[in-house]
Amino acid sequence: MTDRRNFLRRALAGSSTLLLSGCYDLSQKPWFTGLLGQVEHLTQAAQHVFAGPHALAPEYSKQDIAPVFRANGTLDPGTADYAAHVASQFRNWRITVGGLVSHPLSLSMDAIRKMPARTQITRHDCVEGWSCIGEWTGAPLAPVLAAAEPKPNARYVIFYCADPMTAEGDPEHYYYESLDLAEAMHPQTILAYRLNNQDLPVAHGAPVRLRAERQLGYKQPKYVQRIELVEDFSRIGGGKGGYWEDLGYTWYGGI
Ligand SMILES: Nc1nc2c(c(=O)[nH]1)N[C@H]1C(S)=C(S)[C@@H](COP(=O)(O)O)O[C@H]1N2
Ligand SMILES: [Mo]
Repeated sequence: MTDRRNFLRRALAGSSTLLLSGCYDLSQKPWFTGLLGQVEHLTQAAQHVFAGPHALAPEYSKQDIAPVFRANGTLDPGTADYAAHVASQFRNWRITVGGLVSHPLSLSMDAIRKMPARTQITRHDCVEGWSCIGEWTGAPLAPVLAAAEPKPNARYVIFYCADPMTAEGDPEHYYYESLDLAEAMHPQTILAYRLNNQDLPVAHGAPVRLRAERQLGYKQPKYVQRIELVEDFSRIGGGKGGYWEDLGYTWYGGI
């Protein structure tokens, strides 16, 4: 228990100078001590995050990067709203953080780019049977969530995307995903705005997509606009925690 607790402290401290500068003393926050308490009741996902030799997803070297990173799922959201964002170089794109938080946030891309960044070369695994190694740069999600101050009952983080999936009979059905708080706070979980040292292309989720490196491809939402902390996701979408989950994929998408 003590080792895990220290690991989490180190992981969080390493992920942000905001944390290092002591602006957020996580150990004083009820939601954080709650999270530590939950470590005793680990889900399968949290096991990967906190325990054992595979606490971090493997990271690779520059030579391993695929010459072309394959794109999958939505390649362009195709809405008038999104086209306007492309035309203005995403100047007005924001990510809001709300739900069970004490300090709701609305972050511009500028603000996200100014946060401490992390770069990681990782392997993306899609359940359709392909993998690709790429270099992702982005803002770690942990300090963003810390700044929003999750309430003690917050357990999951929902990511809402800008691409409609045009499900039959449901014109308002957009891609969405969710992670538990532990996976969301993992040091390799970032709001990524660069791929292979270039601004994120539209096909890969411009201007910003989530990378949660212990997770399968469908758990990496592109075109993220809204983040919501919730106690459970039974009343969101089809109730299973994600677009693909609602269609039968398992919610736990750990590798
Ligand atoms: N918004 C959104 N996010 C998404 C998808 C999508 O269709 N829409 N597809 C998912 C799937 S199944 C995979 S494999 C990856 C593909 O990411 P890539 O296009 O950058 O390779 O994005 C995931 N995130
Ligand atoms: Mo996928």
